[in-house]
Amino acid sequence: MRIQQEQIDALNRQQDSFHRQQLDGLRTLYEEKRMAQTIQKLADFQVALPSWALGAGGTRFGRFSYGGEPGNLEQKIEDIGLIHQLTRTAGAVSLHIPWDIPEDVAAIRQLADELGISFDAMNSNTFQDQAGAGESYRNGSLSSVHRAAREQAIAHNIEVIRIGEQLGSKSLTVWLADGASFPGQYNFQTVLQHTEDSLKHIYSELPDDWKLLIEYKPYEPHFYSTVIQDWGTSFALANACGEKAFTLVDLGHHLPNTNIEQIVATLMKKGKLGGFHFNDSKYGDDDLTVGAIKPYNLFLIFNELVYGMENNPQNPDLAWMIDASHNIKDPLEDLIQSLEAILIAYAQALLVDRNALFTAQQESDVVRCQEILQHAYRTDVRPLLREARLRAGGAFDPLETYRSLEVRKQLVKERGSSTRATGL
Ligand code: PSV
Ligand code: MN
Ligand code: MN
Repeated sequence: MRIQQEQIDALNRQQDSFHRQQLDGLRTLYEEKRMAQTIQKLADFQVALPSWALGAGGTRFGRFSYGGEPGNLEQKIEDIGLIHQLTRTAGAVSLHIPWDIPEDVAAIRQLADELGISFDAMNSNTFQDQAGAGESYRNGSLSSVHRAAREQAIAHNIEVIRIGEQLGSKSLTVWLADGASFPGQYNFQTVLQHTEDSLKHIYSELPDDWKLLIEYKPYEPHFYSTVIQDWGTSFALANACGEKAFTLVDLGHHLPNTNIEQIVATLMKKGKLGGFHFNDSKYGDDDLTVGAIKPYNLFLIFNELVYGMENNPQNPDLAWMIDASHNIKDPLEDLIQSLEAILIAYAQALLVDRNALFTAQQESDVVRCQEILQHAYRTDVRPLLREARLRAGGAFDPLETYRSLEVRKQLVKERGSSTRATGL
């Protein structure tokens, strides 16, 4: 299905005077110049949607189909196109191979082009055995003590790079499930060395203008140790590979109460933060809607991201992606909510008065420091988001527009009620 621009515009017009009033209200708090810069930055900000988040997710206990789910890659890209049309923020897709191997690369590129969607980081998959594969990843992939398993995993990653090249992608994200569930199961140093050697091999096949993004995660699917368990391990591996290798931070991949914003600051100072996976969590890698549980934390993380983007030219542009999916919401509504939460935190961070914060820090005025951050955090920045969207032709309220236009009903009509998207 395609939404007509006129449908969006007609709904937007109904909100016109309310929107103007709200925006004027913000002008009493912030200078015009800062408002304009913030709106422009919001308009430029694009977050990739993962090809595996468009169908209903599941847990290991069950999965409840949502109806109208995309049955192939074309339909997934069409869904991202719908979200992008409404939000103007989802102008990229991140593919997981082999879940979403494009059969006709030219046709997929053309469709994505038409919808204004580019191909962000490619994701390899060495955490599941594929039908007909010679080797099993039961005992690990890039870290395995079995040479043949390592070679198969390396070859797979190189194949993912080749597919990505055809699509115009510029980075490969590697997340390894490799780990041990029992003490003594493997030798820590041996598996780390294998991982480093395997990553170096993959890195040597990376085109010059590509990046290798190395994700870390403390536990799950293994519960005693994970080979790339934390940012330090990822950072060390990225350094061992070379200047095109970076650490990727996934918000759900930390033990409770980890100071993620400090990790962000350290990596950006070292020029080694390459990508970001957004989600939210209460307990572990819960993959809940961004901002659903800890929005202040998200703001503090964005505060460091903004500082880094403004002060660390040694750090490259980041690959942003939503890595959330679960089993009870309409996946498209869930993604719209996540995008909104990301932009809210970003806008609030952009509004932090950095000069005042610097002065307060120099004066060790702890109370003032907190006030400055919380003044920005407590600002309702949604008028700025709306203004950025409206200027780009998006919806005043993407979620309400999605509902008013009965997009899901239409998708169920077109695709049926028992479709099943590939993914987890
Ligand atoms: C692993 O938990 C992860 O966050 C990685 O990014 C994977 O690629 C993704 O989820 C999907 O399994
Ligand atoms: Mn992730
Ligand atoms: Mn994860």
